[in-house]
Amino acid sequence: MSRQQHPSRLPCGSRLLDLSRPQVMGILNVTPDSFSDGGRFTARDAALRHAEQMVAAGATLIDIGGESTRPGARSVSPTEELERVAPMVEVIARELDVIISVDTSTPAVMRESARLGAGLINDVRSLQRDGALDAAADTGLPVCLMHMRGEPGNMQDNPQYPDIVSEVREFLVERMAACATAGIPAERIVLDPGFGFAKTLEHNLVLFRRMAELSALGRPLLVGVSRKSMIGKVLGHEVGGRLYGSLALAALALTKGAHILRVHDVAETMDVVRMIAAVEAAQ
Ligand code: 9MG
Repeated sequence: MSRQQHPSRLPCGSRLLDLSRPQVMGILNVTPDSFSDGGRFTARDAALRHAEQMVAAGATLIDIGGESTRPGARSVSPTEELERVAPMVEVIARELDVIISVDTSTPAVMRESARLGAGLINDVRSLQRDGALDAAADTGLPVCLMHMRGEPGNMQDNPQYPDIVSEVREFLVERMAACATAGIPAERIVLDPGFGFAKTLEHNLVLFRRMAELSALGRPLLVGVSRKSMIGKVLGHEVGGRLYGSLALAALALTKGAHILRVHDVAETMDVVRMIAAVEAAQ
């Protein structure tokens, strides 16, 4: 199903997300180091400024995460996560005209973020934590379901699949069914292949090449590859040198039907989006 064939608007709390054209989601991590003792106000202020810049550059969503999902990352307590995320949701909801996405698997964070004005739940664990399905259903918000096996701490321990695309498709179909049972209708779901999560480089490349097959599930696709190690492995660049690789994959993802790009470099990605739109609009 192409971008144009999807329902064009996704209600996200008090805002509507226009899915008839590509959307850019800016990444805002509020992980431990940024909120160390004594620096709380400054760190939050800096995060707000960063969000502000991403919105000015064209981001229509800001994804706020308080628990790192990098390979090997340690998990944090729900209280700690809530203390990091809630103040950011509150201040961004008050200050900026943007849809707030919360990158969380924690039911209490979902509920409180929704109360404070979040518009989307982005759960890399696809609502598999205890209580997450009910919490997400109760918020009434749309949910991004992402493919991952295991946990960030162990997901890269020799992942193997007979066919990565079938694996991802079947996983997402199963999670959509679980959502339906919990009262989250398909219309509220966004799907994500989960690049870099429990996948080898080969898995990521094949999945990317065949991404359009996931559009057949009939839901909008969110793609997150910005600065990821699949780019580092192909190009041999450290994280700071992965911008051009990220932009190449952003362009390719759009031609393969992605609806939402989750990125660090919003202004640069917007150039890609605008350039493709200009070509596609030409008669
Ligand atoms: C939180 N997070 C990190 N990478 C991600 C990705 O690829 N997709 C989604 N939905 N969330 C991600």
